[in-house]
Amino acid sequence: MNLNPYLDVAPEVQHALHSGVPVVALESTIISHGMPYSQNVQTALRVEQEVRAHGAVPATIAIVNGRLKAGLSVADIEQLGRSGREVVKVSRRDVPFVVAAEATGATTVASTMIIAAMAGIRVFATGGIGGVHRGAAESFDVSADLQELARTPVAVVCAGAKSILDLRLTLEYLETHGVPVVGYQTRSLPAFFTRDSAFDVDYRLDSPETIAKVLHAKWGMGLDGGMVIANPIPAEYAMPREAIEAAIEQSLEEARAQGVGGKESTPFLLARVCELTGGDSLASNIQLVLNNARLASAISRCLVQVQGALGYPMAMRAGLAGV
Ligand code: PSU
Ligand code: MN
Repeated sequence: MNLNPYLDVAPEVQHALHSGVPVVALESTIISHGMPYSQNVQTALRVEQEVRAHGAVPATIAIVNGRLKAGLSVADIEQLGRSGREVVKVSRRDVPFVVAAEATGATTVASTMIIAAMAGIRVFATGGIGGVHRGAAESFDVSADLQELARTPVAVVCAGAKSILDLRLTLEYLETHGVPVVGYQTRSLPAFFTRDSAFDVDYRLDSPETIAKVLHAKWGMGLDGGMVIANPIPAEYAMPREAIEAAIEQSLEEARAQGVGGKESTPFLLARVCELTGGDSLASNIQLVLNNARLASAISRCLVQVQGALGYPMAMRAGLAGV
């Protein structure tokens, strides 16, 4: 049974959802626009393995030939990775156009949340979320990821956000829209390549069980929206702040000089930071995504348990129709 006529849930994922096996959603813009080929394909497949090794079923999400997909084949992942920045980057606004054109698109955090929620998947692992860009007072560049977090009931496990963004304004925006930012075993907001930043998270929670209880309470009482679970990069893969900041400053300067804006802005910055810092940042990026996949799997396992113990609230089912 499909909840949405535009959606294909892979049989393994569907079976898991129906039999109480934990599932973790994964996004595809990180494959096409977030990392170079062929490390992007290798990483996507490794992340799926990591989810499996930690007791959950992976559901990588994208739009393939006009179908919303929760669960991709290896061939789909290979195609998205090979196409790279040629493939359409799909956020909420773009979804119906790509579907109507029967085209293929890579989903951002926002559109991955939408499709995950349609399928009934509550936990999603990625690298970093979009946010309020530096200079947003002038450019108005605020990622649609933040609005999605305000409305769609999916927990997003990430390593915080890259400091291509204005982290302070990103936190302010999330606060305004009622999106909690949880630090996993940390008080400080992780900044992707580094374990901490100058800013504090809203709540520090130290176990996947506690995180699952909070999610269950939020959705059980019918509160809309998602949650950011910020998981610091493992210390051995963290990067020196100065090296990363220098690369980010240069990338931002180049983007300004070349007049890069709109949906091109984030992919441009991601690619330049990756080029300027060479293999080091890519290795760190891969490790933090694997780390997030492990935590998301643990949260998903606990969520299934809490749902079993406390009952699966009707509000969670009802939430699926409203996405
Ligand atoms: N930040 C990263 N890596 C990524 C992205 C952001 O460190 O791959 C991707 C995600 O798919 C995110 C998207 O949802 O960029 C945000 O794009 P925009 O700022 O245009 O909303
Ligand atoms: Mn933007």
